Amino acid sequence: MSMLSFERKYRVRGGTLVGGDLFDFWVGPFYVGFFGVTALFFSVLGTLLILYGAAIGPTWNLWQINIAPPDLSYGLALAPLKEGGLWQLITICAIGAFCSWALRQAEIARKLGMGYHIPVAFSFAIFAYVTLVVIRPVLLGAWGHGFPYGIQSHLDWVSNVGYQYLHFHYNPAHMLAVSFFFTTTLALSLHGGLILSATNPKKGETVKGGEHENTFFRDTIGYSIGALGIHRLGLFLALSAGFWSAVCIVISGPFWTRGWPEWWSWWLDLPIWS
Ligand code: UQ1
Repeated sequence: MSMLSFERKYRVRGGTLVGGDLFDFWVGPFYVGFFGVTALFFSVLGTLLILYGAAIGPTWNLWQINIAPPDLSYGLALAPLKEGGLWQLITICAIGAFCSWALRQAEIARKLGMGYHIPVAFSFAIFAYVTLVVIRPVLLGAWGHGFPYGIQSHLDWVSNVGYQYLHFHYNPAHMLAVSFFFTTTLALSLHGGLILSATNPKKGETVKGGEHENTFFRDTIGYSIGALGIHRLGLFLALSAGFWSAVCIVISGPFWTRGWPEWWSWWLDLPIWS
């Protein structure tokens, strides 16, 4: 079936999660849906609030614009707009927009009769962000523990919070997260290299397929994970990277307040050494 006739068959009403037929239409190539409307609403409002925050701030230097969360003294209360209230509203808009986007992905997948792998995967990224700006601040008792919205300022926040625990690389969940990030790049570079080497040959040479791909890895390491398997592995690695990132920051403060190197004293204290 050509793409165009497939789209003619698919682009019909029905299968929405919310809103029935009301928003069940396309604008040009884009599916709208109820969550398309809410995604647009939250992203436009959030962007305008960021622009307002920049306008009342001291600089238009893109690297230095900063919208900070409220002072720790506000605890978990609402703060005045210019005292971190903007950050709170922008956070609500961001979460509204991200969740709308995930639900729009779910609605499109549902209309197409596909699995929900993409919205599930995206929800891990949302989870990591929400951990930083909601879950951890709530556990610590103040919105001021969220990270500031700015290019330089969020990097300073990461550096400062890292040094607060002396050496973040001793955080076991951080070790897992970093290992998963690196393994993700290894897997994607192997996969990208393999697919291009087989299916994008020089002019005049023949395109190869799955047999060549499998044989390359069987010849190299005695094992091929397979065409479906590599994508399962890739999804697992990438989601694990995001998941352990969220874990590594949420345990820092709420569940461990000293330096991370000290956490390893359980290892030195094992009775087997004496
Ligand atoms: C692999 O075995 C495989 O199956 C043929 C792929 O699919 C196209 C791949 O992309 C990669 C990278 C591998 C090798 C990976 C492992 C874990 C053996």
